[in-house]
Formats: sequence, C-alpha cells, structure tokens
Amino acid sequence: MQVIMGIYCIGDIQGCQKAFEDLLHALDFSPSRDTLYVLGDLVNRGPDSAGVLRRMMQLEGSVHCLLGNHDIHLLAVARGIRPMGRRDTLFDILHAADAGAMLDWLRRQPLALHAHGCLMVHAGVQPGWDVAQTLSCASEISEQLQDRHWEHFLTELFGNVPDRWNDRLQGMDRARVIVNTLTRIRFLDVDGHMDFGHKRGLDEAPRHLIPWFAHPLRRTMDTLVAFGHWSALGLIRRHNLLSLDTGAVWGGELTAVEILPPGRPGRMVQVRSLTSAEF
Ligand SMILES: [Mn+2]
Repeated sequence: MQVIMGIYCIGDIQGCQKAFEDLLHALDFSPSRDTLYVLGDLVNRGPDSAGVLRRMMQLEGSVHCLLGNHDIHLLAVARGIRPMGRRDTLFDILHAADAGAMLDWLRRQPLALHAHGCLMVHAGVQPGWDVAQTLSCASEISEQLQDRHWEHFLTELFGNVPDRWNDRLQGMDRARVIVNTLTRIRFLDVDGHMDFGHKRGLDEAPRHLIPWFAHPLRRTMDTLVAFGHWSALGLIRRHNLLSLDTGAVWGGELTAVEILPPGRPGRMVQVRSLTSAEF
C-alpha cells in the first residue's frame, strides 16, 4: 500500500480540545506519517485550554504550533503582568500541577514558519515584509521570549503604539509592532497605520481601511500565506491565501486545509465545534 504523507494547516482552536480530537480523527491523522501546523490561539475562551496544550506537547514533532495573541496573553497573565480578562478561561492552566511545563513549552513556540512553500502566521504580515524578513522579525521575538529576562520583556510588550512598521524601529517599539503584526493585525490604511478597533468582517470596516492581505504593495503576494485570528472574515481558500479561523470557539467549525508542496492549498476538512463561548 502506498503511504501518502499529509501536511495540514488548521485555524484557531482556543481550548476546543474535543473539536481538535474530532478533526484529527476526520483527517485520519497519523503522527508518524503526517504533519500538522496550528496557526496560533491554542488557548482561551473555550472549555479545555489545558487539554489542548497537553495534547500539543504530546504530539510535538508531528504538530507544529505558532503563538497567537491569546497564547501570549496567557504567558502575561500567568506571571501577573496582565489581569485576567472577564471572558478569559485560563484557570485550568494556571491552577494545573503541570502549569510550569505548559508555559515553558508555550514560550518556545515560534511566531512564524515557512514550510512546504507556505508562510504561516497567526494574524498577518506587514506589506513591506518578504518571507525572509517575516521570519527574522518573528525570531527576534522568540529570542526575547526564551531569554531569562522574558518576564521583563512581556511587561513592556503590550499596547497599540507605534502603529506603523518602519525598518529603523528599535527596542520595545520594534518588538511591539512585530508582535502586533504577527498576532493581532486585521486592517491597516494605505500608509501602513494598523487599526486595532475593527474586528468584524470586510463590509463593516470604514473605507480607508484595507485588510492587510489586500495591500497593493504586499511583498508576500506570490507566496501562499496561511493565517487564522479573524473569525469574522471566515474561510478564504485561494491559491495564495488561506484564512482558517472559522470560529470553532463560537460554535462554528474547526478547519484544516491540506498543503500541497510547493505551496498550493489542497483538500479541506472541517468539523463542527459544540463549544459556544459567549461574545
Ligand atoms: Mn487571535
């Protein structure tokens, strides 16, 4: 029998461990044969964030995870750097006996990957970044998160200013723009000012804002870029763009799309999530 290896990208799980197991089953996922890329926001809002992290740690080697904004938020909440949000469901992790191991594992996950011809990020990229610059910006952040001063780094990281990328940015301003781009971006204006106020779909945004992927000068236009984060945008499956947050945590689907090297989207598999977190 011929063994065909499967390579898949999946969107935001957000603690929907049951949906994740259902999706692995629907894919007939085999850790020894297949590879799965999880595009960040593994935790929060859903019912079993600890279950998701433990499963990812167990599948390490076959499953590669990116950090999303909720994952970074968890690191900050765990160290008392940010308050727990009203709708956060992070208690199960924070009070677990293995919390330390989960958080250390999380800190080692990247913010961008390029594999099988596909650039993967949680939210998006800057129009001026090519694949190499996206990866090098992401590693600047990983270095800080893995440094022994990582807690101090997190205390300075959060905020919306500056809202515009510039190659000459340094220090925490630079880090903040990189993290906000990779884990939070949805819209920007043609001059590159990011907007963090609009989280709904494309029809409801003011006319001066464009989705990051539609910026006319985007340098990753010829690469397959896969991202999650934007559930109101929903599924996009084009030859060079994959938007995969289909709102599992809001009672939608958890979506996987196969990646056919070098960088073409293949078949799609979806499972319905029974979770319905409140908005
Ligand atoms: Mn997100």
